[in-house]
This record gives sequence, C-alpha cells and structure tokens, in this order.
Amino acid sequence: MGEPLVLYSLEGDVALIRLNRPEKRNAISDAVIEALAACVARASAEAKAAVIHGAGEHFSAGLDIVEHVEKSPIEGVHGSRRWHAVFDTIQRGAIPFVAALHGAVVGGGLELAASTHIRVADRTAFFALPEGQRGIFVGGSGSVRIARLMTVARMTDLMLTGRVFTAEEGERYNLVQYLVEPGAALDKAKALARIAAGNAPLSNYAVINALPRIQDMAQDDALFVESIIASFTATSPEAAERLKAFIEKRAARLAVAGSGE
Ligand code: 1HE
Repeated sequence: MGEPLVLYSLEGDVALIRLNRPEKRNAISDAVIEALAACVARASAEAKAAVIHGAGEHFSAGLDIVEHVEKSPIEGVHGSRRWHAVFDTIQRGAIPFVAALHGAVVGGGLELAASTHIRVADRTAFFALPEGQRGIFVGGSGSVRIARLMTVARMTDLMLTGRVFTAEEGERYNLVQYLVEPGAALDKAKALARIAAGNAPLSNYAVINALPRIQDMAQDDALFVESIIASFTATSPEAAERLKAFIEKRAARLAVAGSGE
C-alpha cells in the first residue's frame, strides 16, 4: 500500500485535510472522493473547523481524466451524484471548512474549493474550467456553486474560451476571500479556521446551513426563517453566556483586520 490519497490530522480544534496525490496533481478519482468523504466525516465529528489543502505544487487538477474515460453514461451519473453528496457534507454540514489554494485550482478542484466556506489563495493560484476543451461539463456542483460565486456570465466565459484567472482575478471575481503571498495560504487558512472554531457551534451551524438556503428563498419566506433562526440561536445557553460576557466587558474587542493578509 502506498501513501494515503488524503491525509488527516487534528491540530487542537482544527482538522487538516490534505489531498495527497501530488504526482497526479491531486486529480480526484473515485478513491480520492471516498477518502475525502471519510476525512470530512471524521472532521465533522471531532473538530470545530477544518482546512482543506493540497500536497505538491497544485491544489487540484480536477477530475481524474484517465479514470473518467473508462466510465459508461450511468456510471458517470452515479459518480457525479457522489461528488454532490460529499461536497454537500462540506458546504451544508456540521463545521466550517476553509480551503487553502495554490497552483492549479481547476475543474473539479475549483468545485471542491467552492463547496468550502472561506477560500484563501496564494499568488501562485490560478483558476480554470477546461471542461469545454475536454468535451465534458462540470459535474461536481460547479454549475451551481461556482456560478454563484463568480456569476454565470464569467463562468460561461471560462468554459467557452478556456480563460484562466490569475489569483488576483480570482479575488476580484469573488472566487476567494483572501489573497496572500506564495506559500502563506495554509497558515492563513489555519488561522481563520481557529477563529471560526471559537464561535458558538450553533451560530456556525446557522451560518453554514441557514444562509445558503435563505438565498434560495423568496424574500418573505427568507425573512421569516431568519427570525426563527435568530431567536433559536439567541436563546441558546451559549448565547446567554457570550452576551453576558460582552455586557460585563469580558468579551474580546472587535479587531480591524485591514487587507486580510
Ligand atoms: C492528471 C490530471 C487529471 C494531471 N487527471 N491525471 N482537469 C484538467 O483538464 C486539467 C488537466 N491537468 C493540467 O492541465 C495540468 O496537469 C496542470 C496545469 C494541473 C499541472 O501541470 P503540470 O505540468 O504540473 O503537470 P502535468 O505534467 O500536466 O501532469 C503530471 C501528471 O499528472 C501526469 O501524469 P504522468 O503519468 O504523465 O506523470 C498527468 O497525466 C497527471 N494529471 N492532471 C488525471 N485531471 C466532476 S466533473 C469535473 C470536471 C473536471 O474536473 S474537467 C477538468 C479536468
């Protein structure tokens, strides 16, 4: 047996999940998806936040093309649905996920990154959707998640023209929330994950699960759901303690973060 395809470790409350197939540029095979699913499940059970990153020079080259060409149409559907299920456990699961991006963040690699809650890219990162050139289509939730981040117009452009976004363009077009110097993405992602891990778990759960659903609702329904969630979180024992700490001036002050680096 060789090295695990995905490595897992726990640093305090933060789980580190590392795509570990650098010789294939962390291309995502069926086995990688299952290894990732196991790590996400473990992190969700024992950590308060998690970081996903990639070994080697690239975050991920996306779908394992070599494996994909062997699949029948229905096997392709089942494969795509499995990606959806696993990425849903990231985006609408139990804990916040932060992606640390560098090098290629391409195709299914970008779909994976788009399922996390905060994306940090270093300046070596680049983003592309070469599905059009390969004669295929996004199948790992990109038509929903990536389109929502960068807009349908920009995603259409990338898919039709093979355009590659630099890290700076990725930030400008909303693919990433933080841009850092080469090699600094993992440390920044860990720092952000530690901060998120310090929030009340119920608030994090509401952010992860209520916020995206509210975006899909009509305004009247959305505002109603917001009121229910707001009251549910505010009346929890942890909220009572945290609100009391603020009133008694025991809570940490707000810190202005500046450029985000
Ligand atoms: C792969 C893959 C892969 C590399 N599947 N084996 N994704 C793509 O169309 C991107 C394809 N990959 C690339 O464009 C480049 O590999 C990179 C820009 C990411 C990196 O370039 P480089 O020069 O560092 O590496 P390389 O020499 O191209 O590749 C090194 C090895 O990784 C080589 O294998 P080797 O046995 O010849 O050493 C490559 O074949 C292998 N490799 N990428 C399989 N993707 C759910 S739907 C999602 C749809 C998509 O994701 S479409 C986008 C697919």
